[in-house]
Amino acid sequence: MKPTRLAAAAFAAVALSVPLTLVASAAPVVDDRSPGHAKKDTLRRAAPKGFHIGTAVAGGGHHESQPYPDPFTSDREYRRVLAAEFSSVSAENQMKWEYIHPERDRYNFGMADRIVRFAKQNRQVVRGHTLLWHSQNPAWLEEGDFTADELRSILRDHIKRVVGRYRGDIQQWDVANEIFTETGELRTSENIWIRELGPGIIADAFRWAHEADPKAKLFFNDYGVEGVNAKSDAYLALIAQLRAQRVPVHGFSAQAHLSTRYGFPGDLQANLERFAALGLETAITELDVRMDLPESGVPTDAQLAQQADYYNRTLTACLNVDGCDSFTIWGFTDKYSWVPVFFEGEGAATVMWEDFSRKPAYSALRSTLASASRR
Ligand code: 9MR
Repeated sequence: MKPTRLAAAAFAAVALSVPLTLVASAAPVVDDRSPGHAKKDTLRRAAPKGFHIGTAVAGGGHHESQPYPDPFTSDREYRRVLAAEFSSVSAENQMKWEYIHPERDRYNFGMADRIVRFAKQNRQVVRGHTLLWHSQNPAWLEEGDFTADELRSILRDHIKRVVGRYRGDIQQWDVANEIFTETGELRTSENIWIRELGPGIIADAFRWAHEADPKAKLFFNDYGVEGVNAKSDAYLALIAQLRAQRVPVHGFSAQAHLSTRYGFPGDLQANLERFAALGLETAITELDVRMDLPESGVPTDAQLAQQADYYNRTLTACLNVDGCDSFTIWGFTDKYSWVPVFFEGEGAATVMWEDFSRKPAYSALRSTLASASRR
């Protein structure tokens, strides 16, 4: 448990020298829509030292079918907020196979290079996403009819090339993404690597990534693993086994695409703690909280308060776990969120409105970060 001490006023009854576990308090329902909010009053400034508050960098994927230009390179206000608010950035799509390796003999590093450069200029760390996945693979790969030997060298070369290019610049890599089903089976039929090369390829991917960048922390990443369940059990067992074999696995992360339809995963902290007990780092990598929108399209105050509470409880769980030092939201403005594109009738999932004004969820995150900082 992290020795986090909260403000005296909030916990007058508790001796201040005692390390406290943060308890998610009711999220303050502050709707900070005023355009001129203090520019220095940001998430990254509020965060405790060494704790990275991150966001996905919008581009690629669903954005390409939307009626706006590339957000990261074209939207000045977006870039300003991205730099001001966050100390970690993740490539939302720009490091995925279909984007960065569109043809067998051609890589497209342009946008990933720009993200890494932006991060350096703004003193941000970078999360790399992702190297071994069943989705967003290019057709040349999925339909290529390669032999097992060819596939193995294709994966190895890709990992060496991509991880090697950003050696020293990536704090955490999602090496393997979404490899298990809800029932804890490996996605053998969907995942080309596991299907064609067997589960041993997972360990090889971690080994190759480690050789290419020995300093990067290497993660398993998935959704639906916030709580203790068959899927997170499967990760725990696999990671324990790989670590016993000295495979360089350093972290386990929960994406946390939450929905108010399904309730909050109240055992999130307990779940992260069992991974921490294996000696792993943990992280929240893709948090958003979607909701069913009323007919007006505008969430009610009660919905916004509930959303703020989910954001706050997710952050609190992470702050309370030793080695959970990276907390990333999957985009910070509704202007570019993937949610309405994928879930009809749902939306408003991020912490800022389309004009970048702040929702209660934003204020909840900032005040919890600030409380955790006061030692
Ligand atoms: O946000 C991403 C969106 O732009 C893409 O169109 C989509 C395609 O699958 O992927 C989204 O990001 C996913 C992430 O890479 C892995 N976890 C789930 C995320 C939301 O689908």
